[in-house]
Amino acid sequence: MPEITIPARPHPVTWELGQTALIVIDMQKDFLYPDGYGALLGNDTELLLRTVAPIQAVLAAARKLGMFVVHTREGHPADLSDCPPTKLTRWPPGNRIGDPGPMGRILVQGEWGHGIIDEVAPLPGEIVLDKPGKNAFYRTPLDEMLRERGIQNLLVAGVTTDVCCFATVIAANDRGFNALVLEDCVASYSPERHTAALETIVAQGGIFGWVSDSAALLAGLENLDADER
Ligand code: TIU
Repeated sequence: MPEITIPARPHPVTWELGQTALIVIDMQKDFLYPDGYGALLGNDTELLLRTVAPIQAVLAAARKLGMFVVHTREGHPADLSDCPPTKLTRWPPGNRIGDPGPMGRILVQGEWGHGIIDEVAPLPGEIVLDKPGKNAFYRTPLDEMLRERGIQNLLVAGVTTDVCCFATVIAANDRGFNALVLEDCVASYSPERHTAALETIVAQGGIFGWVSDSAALLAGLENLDADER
C-alpha cells in the first residue's frame, strides 16, 4: 500500500493511503448561501465560498485514488426529535433550527437549504452522514465506518473551521484517529476564529492534529504517482 508524505504543521505526516479518508463537513446551502442558517445567526456567508475550488480539487484527487470519502450534513428530522432543546432555545424564535427560511425550514433534513451545494455534491455511492451535532462522530456510524475499513487518518475539509471541523477534529483525536486539516478547504465566518482554531489544533506539538493545505496534499499525491511509475 503506497504511503504519502504531506508537509504539514507542526511536522510532516507520512500516512498509508489505504488508511486515510477524506471527510467533507457540512458543505450545505444553509451554511454557504446568503439565506440560510449561517446568515440567520448574523454571519457573512461569502467568507465560506473560497473553500469550493480547493475542495473540488481534493475531491477529484481522492476519487481518482479510490480513497474513502465521507460527506456530512448537519440537520434534524422534521419533528426535530434529535435536536436538544439547548440547540434551539439559545436563539430567539425566527432564528431557530426548524424555523421557516427562504430555503425551507432551517437545518431540517429534506429541505433545500439542508442539501450539499452542487459544486461539491457527493457522487452516487459516496457516504453522506446526517449528524445532529457539530462533531461528526456524535450519534452517527462514522467511527464504525472508519474502523471497519482500517482507516486511521482523516483529511478534513468543509465548514466551519471553528465549529463543526474543530469539534470533529477534537473528537477524532479522543477516538484514536489522526486528523489533518486542509486550511484552504475549511473556512469560518470569522477569519480570526479560523486562525485561532487551526493554531489550537497544531499547538503543543500537534495537540489535536495537523494543518496543511490542498497544494501540499496534491503535490504529495503527484510525487506518489511519479514514484509508482
Ligand atoms: N455556526 C457555525 O459556524 N457552524 C455551525 O453551526 N455548523 C457547522 O460548522 N457545520
